[in-house]
Amino acid sequence: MKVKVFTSATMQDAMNQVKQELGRDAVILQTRRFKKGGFLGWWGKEMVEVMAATDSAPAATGRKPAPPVDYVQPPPPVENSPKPSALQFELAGMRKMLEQVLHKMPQTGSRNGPLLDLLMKNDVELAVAESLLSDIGDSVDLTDPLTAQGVLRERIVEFFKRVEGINVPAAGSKAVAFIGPTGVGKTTTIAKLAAHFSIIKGYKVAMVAADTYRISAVEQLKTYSDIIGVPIDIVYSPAELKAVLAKNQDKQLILIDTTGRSPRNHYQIAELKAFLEVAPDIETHLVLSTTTKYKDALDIATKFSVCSPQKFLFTKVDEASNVGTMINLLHQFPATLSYITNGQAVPDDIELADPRKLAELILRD
Ligand SMILES: Nc1nc2c(ncn2[C@@H]2O[C@H](COP(=O)(O)OP(=O)(O)OP(=O)(O)O)[C@@H](O)[C@H]2O)c(=O)[nH]1
Ligand SMILES: [Mg+2]
Repeated sequence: MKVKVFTSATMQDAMNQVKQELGRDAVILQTRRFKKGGFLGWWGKEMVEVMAATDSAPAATGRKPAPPVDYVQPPPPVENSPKPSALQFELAGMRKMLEQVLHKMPQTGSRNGPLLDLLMKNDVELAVAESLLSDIGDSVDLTDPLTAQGVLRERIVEFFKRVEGINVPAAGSKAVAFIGPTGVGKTTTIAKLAAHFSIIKGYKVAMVAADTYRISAVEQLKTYSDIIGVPIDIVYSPAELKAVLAKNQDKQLILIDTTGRSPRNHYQIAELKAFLEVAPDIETHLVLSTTTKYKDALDIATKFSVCSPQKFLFTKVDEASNVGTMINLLHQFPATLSYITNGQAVPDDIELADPRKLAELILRD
């Protein structure tokens, strides 16, 4: 095993030195840039340092290099042969890791590479993108990009077909609760829906604030209740919620606001679950901000899944650079998509999710 450090003014030159001295099978361990000369690193000349290693170094004279060592499978120890060094094992690990990363990387060179690139640019997870693109070459000529994109668009529209808003029953009363992390827009969304269903659709609507933590949050919903002309009740326990639901049986729609809860706080989520269990038929919408990174949104949806939300409602589409989080989550969970909100204005900035519009956003270049 030979490890050597090469210094040069350019990366290209340093790499040439590595190739010449250690051969093509050399492994780069580390590279860094630094300033040579000057004062306290100022006005110095920028240099590049490359640390490389190889198991057998060919001479610079151009002798045939020794066959490369398979670091992934260290050779079985031969009698009297030296034990593989720690560095060798480290290199083996690094090579294996690299192989795994390369294996997971999208095959952008493949025929549907440009479509995959477009999906991934919009933060669609690789597994989701692959399932959307599976066998797409069988139904369309991939060398015709416009037609290929059209077919993909239809597949996305089909995927988003699982859209279902609030269906108010012709007879009886329906209770819908909105749960989710803090500040995602639950209360604002309830105000929008209350206005839509009461003023535009003419239903008898009531609101309930099951918001036990903050006075200001209750005040916020009370203000909307006054403006929209929809009655409001405030409850502090599951028993009170049960009583309020019974009292409002003459209302066709009861919208229940809940306190924003941290997905990390199991106690708070269990408390929320107890509220939702007071009646078997409370429809639950998990409210998520489209601006949340997929990894965090996945964590939120997983933690809130103990409350069994049937629907996902996405807010702040107007602020999001893409809607990848939405498609990734819906691919992961059996929930349907209900509404999307796209601004702060009550009651205007809300609509039933539109699969075609969402497909356009997913394929935004
Ligand atoms: N840009 C944008 N802002 C929104 C949207 N929906 C809500 N907001 C804003 O998000 C902020 C928080 O909204 P709230 O409705 O109070 O959020 P919440 O989920 O009820 O918050 P907590 O009760 O504290 O958990 C407010 O400033 C809203 O105006 C939206 O679709 N787009
Ligand atoms: Mg709120």
